[in-house]
Order: sequence, then structure tokens, then C-alpha cells
Amino acid sequence: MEIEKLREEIFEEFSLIKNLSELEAFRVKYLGKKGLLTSYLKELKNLPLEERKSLGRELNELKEKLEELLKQKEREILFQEEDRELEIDLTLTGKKRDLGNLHPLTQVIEELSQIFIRLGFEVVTGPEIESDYYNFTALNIPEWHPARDMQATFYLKNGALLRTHTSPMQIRAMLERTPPLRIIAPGKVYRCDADIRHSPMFHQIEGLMVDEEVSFSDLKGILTYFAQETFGEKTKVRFRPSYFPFTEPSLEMDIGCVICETKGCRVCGGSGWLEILGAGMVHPEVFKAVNYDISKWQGFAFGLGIERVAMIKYEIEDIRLFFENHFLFLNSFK
Ligand code: 2NL
Repeated sequence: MEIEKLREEIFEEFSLIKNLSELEAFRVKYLGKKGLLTSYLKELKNLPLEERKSLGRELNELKEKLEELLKQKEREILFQEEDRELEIDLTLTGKKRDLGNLHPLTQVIEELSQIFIRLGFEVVTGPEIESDYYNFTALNIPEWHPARDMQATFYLKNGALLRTHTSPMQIRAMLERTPPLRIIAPGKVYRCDADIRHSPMFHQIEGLMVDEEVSFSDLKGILTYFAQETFGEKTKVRFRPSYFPFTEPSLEMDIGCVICETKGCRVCGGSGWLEILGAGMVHPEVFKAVNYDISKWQGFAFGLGIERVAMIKYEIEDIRLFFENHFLFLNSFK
């Protein structure tokens, strides 16, 4: 047997190994239990002593060398495979991800809140499940009032209810603080009602200002400023006398129709005006309920529906669009 030739052949074959399975086949072929080198080594005992010595040394050296080379090769192949997995094509274009946006009603709540924050009002929020006392009694809403009816208000089994306006939050805030105060209370409210203009859940912002000298003209000035910030500086406003149990005197504010500018059209039903909010001077009975001295403190309050403002601002005809969450509708408020 020519050991030189064998070595050359083995190394030649070794250099062609490309992957782990070829590597394993090679190892079995030469170094396995029945491998070529293994059987040569076993046959050494049949040779004369001199030959056995020199050939034995050479075969063992070859075996050790191969074992070392195989270990090295295995590591090389594993590294290559890892590299291939990590390969990144830096010339690829990036993945475009759609950005989300706030719900249109959330956007309107934030916009209106900002207007009042600029005027020194603070935002307060609180529970949607309320007691009869905070939602009605403290607000001077009498027992016989239709709002207290089962048909108008959602009652819970334990006698609590879903707030029908955000006023109870104003009561809570007045009890927690001492005047002077300026607060707005935005949030969800609930009424037993559903058609194209009513949703059983909708949103309100109420405002309340209490100080030693707060007049009806302060109220009119602030509401006019609010209307012009929200609908444009040329927006006309008008005030009509009205009635709420918790204010006296009370008023409602209209704005000149945003479509026809008071000429009369389909949107304003031909009147030229759109109802925006209700307001008034806080009723003495409400101040008594929170232990404010009515000979010292006066205040005004107002309340408006967020959906209504959003529908006028964005010319939306059906309130249900806000709650159906169609992608095309929501995406148009980016
Ligand atoms: C409307 C009318 C209004 C109030 C809400 C209020 C709250 C307290 C005391 C007095 Cl704690 N008033 N809130 C006053 C007048 C009108 O809302 O049409 N809202 C949609």
C-alpha cells in the first residue's frame, strides 16, 4: 500500500466537502468503525514488526490529522450557514406601515378642551356609573322630571345609573375643591335613545366657572369666543332664552349655519341657524347642594354634545358612523 497516494486521495476528497452531510459521509468512510483507515489500522498486526512500526506511525498521524481537519471544517460550515441566515439586502425598499389616528370624536374633544384650557379651565374626568344623587338630586332635577324615567335613563339593578350628562362630575369637583374654579368635564354619557340623530352612548363637554363676580355677559363672551375658535372667526352666534333645572336664567346658543351662512338650506332646515349648546347661571339650589355660600359665589355652566359639533364641523349626516368603525370613515380623519 502506498501511503503517499492514499493521503493525496483522501485530501483531494476532503477538499470537495461542501456541507454537513457530506462531512459525515466522509468521516464514516474513513474513520468510522468499518472505515478504511480503521480497518488498515486493525490489519497492522499481520505485518512484520518493522513495517508495522513505520506504517502504524504514518497511519495514526494521518488519522489524527483528519480528525482535526474534520473538526475545523465542521465549524466553518456552521459559521457559513449562520451568515447566510443573517444576510440582509440593504438595497431593498422599507416596509411602509400605515399610521393610525385618533378617533374623530377624540380629536374634537381634544380640540375643544384646548380652547378652554387656553382660557384657564382645567379638565376633570370621573365615573360613568353614577348615583341618582349626583346625576339628578344635586342638580335640582325634581322627582317628576321625565329624564328620571326608565324610558330615558339606563338604571342598574342596584339602583345606580349610567350618567345622562357629565354634570355629576362637576358636582364631585365642586365638593372636592373650594372656589374660585374653572373646569370642563368631557366624557361618555348614556340615554335610552337610538336613531339617526341619537346614539345610546354619546359624548359631552360641560363647563363650569365659579367666582365672586361671574356674570351672564362673561358667559356670552366665553361662548362666543369658543364658537369662533371652533367654527371660524366669522361665525355668527345668537342666544335664545331656555330652561334647564340646574341653571337660572338659562339660554341656548345657535351659530349661523356653516353651509349657507344664515340664508337657509337643507343642513339648517331652512332656518339659517344651528343649535350648538345650552347654558346658564348656576341655580342657587345646586350651590346649596355642594355647600357653597350663595351670597358670595356665582357661576355659569354650559353643556354641549360632541357628536353634534363633529357632525356640523365635518358635515356628517348619520351619528351612527362614529360607532360603526368603518375603515374608510375613520381613515378620513388623519
Ligand atoms: C345641553 C345643556 C347644560 C349645564 C349643562 C350645569 C352643571 C352644573 C350646574 C349647572 Cl354642576 N349647570 N350644566 C348647564 C346648562 C346647560 O347643558 O343642552 N347640553 C347638551
